[in-house]
Amino acid sequence: MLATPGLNLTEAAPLDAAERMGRDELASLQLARLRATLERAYERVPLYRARFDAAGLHPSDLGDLSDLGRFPFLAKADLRETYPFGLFAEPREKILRIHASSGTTGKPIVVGYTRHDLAIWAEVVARSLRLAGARPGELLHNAYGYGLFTGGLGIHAGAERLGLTVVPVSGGMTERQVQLITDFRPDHITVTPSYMLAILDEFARLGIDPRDCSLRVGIFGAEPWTNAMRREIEDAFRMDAVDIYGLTEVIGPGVSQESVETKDGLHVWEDHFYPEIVDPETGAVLPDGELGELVFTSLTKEAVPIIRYRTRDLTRLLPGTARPGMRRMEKVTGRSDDMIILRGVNVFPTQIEEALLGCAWCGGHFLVELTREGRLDEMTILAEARPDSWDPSAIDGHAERLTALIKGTIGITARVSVRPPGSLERSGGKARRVIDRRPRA
Ligand code: DLL
Repeated sequence: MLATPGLNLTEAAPLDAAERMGRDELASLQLARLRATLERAYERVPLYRARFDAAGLHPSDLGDLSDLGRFPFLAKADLRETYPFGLFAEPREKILRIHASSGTTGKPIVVGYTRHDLAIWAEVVARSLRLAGARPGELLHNAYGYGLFTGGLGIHAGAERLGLTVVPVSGGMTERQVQLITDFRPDHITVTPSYMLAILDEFARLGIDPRDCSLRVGIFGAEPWTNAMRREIEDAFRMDAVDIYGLTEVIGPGVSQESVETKDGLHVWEDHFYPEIVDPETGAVLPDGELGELVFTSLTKEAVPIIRYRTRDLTRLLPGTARPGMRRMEKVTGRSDDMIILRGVNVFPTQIEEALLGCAWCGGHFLVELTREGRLDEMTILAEARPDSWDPSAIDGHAERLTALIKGTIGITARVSVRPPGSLERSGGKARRVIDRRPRA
């Protein structure tokens, strides 16, 4: 349901041809593009040739789309091992832009874009922003980080392509974010949901009512977030909050986008990115509707073709709604690497976010700490209280009730440490949710 009746969604903003395609037409486009991608990768990238040869496969073995499941996966480690340019299918001179994702350990993952790749990226981001409710002539405050991270520049180019006025603020300097939002009166904001909460705090600190601000749609991504967080942000700002997904390895933001009208998961731009869901353990392809690991194959990328890239993100594929030809992916539950296994129970930070936001006193800033005491793993949730409900005498009661709620809903025993407002570190970009202090095995 729309939180902002002021959105003008009927105004002509013509869809790309692919957005109007039916499933059959899209599938034949995908097959032609997939064949070309496999051939190109085989001809130009030694790693793909070696892998296909080792599997006894040739690009010509692709008869239909389902044959893709016979081809080998590409893993994050493959991108690290070919650092920096080993997967490039074009000479360096044809590469107009480099981006990288830092990851937590080791070498970054490096990708490149030809002129054609940059044009496609801008096109899918423009589509995404339009599906989120943005229309030419409106103003966008872009608070994703500019630099090697794909968020800032990726959104920027797509917004210009759609015909928006872009304010390239980047992340951080929170007081200035609020000042620019107040003075420039943007219609839309693009930012991580966790940093949006930090901006919200700053509104409160400055004594400005966020419900009076001009923002009508927030386009949030780059990290997992829940429907509980959506409600939190929508209520606080009286705006609509929608999800945008993407990753450096595939292109950046704009791989899939949620519609502001349906808010029911993210339409994958399947004419450029072919999704599969696989069993994270066995790698077997799962049917639509089943939860598993998302795998992507690029269909049009020149510089760094990606074939069956294992994202580690967990979700399921569903039929299209707002764009009936394109399948949706459900909101990402989390990454398999972020999954906490506590005494045999699997927990995602998003489940904790959901529980926390169910408590009136907690505003959504939290951190999970894992420690080992004796032979047992312990989880402590550091949860920040909202400024308007901070009451040191209520802490014990809050913690006790939350521990019971988490036991009842998630099935784990967690300690809760209620922290004063503003005490947990803010990131300016992606939030770090888990600190693992357990000794390494
Ligand atoms: O985060 C690209 C991006 C920028 C997406 C701005 C959306 C907005 P990376 O830094 O390579 O790229 O991180 C990609 O972030 O594999 C997911 O685990 C996570 N992620 C991205 N979007 C979402 C989302 C950018 N909407 C990794 N929901 C991905 C959940 C997301 N997780």
